[in-house]
Amino acid sequence: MKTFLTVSLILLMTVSVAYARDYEVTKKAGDLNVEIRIDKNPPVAGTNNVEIGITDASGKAITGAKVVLTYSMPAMTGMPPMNYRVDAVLAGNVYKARVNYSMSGSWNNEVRITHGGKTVSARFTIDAR
Ligand SMILES: [Cu+2]
Repeated sequence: MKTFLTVSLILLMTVSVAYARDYEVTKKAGDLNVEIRIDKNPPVAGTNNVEIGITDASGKAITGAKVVLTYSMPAMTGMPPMNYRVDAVLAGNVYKARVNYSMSGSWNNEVRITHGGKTVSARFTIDAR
């Protein structure tokens, strides 16, 4: 009985950690649904791995798009504005990119999706810790 309880507890903790791990944002870009998942929660100053899932209104994954992620911070006292851009690369059904928030604070992010001759975008803010 004690072993069963211990095993259950470990399983429960493992599952909780697995679910709590990623930082997630869901946005609309034109008619598309965009699911952004970051492997650090909260996202950190430094390297974060980003996965971007794109689906159409019927829920079908869009895999033939060009996906660009930009992230920026406006000028602050003693600090010039910062702008970065990275191409997200298709891996399976999602697009992957690595971002490097060069300092902690609030970053403006934009996912730009070109698909079927049209470009749409979604914006979101990340508070890097
Ligand atoms: Cu700054």
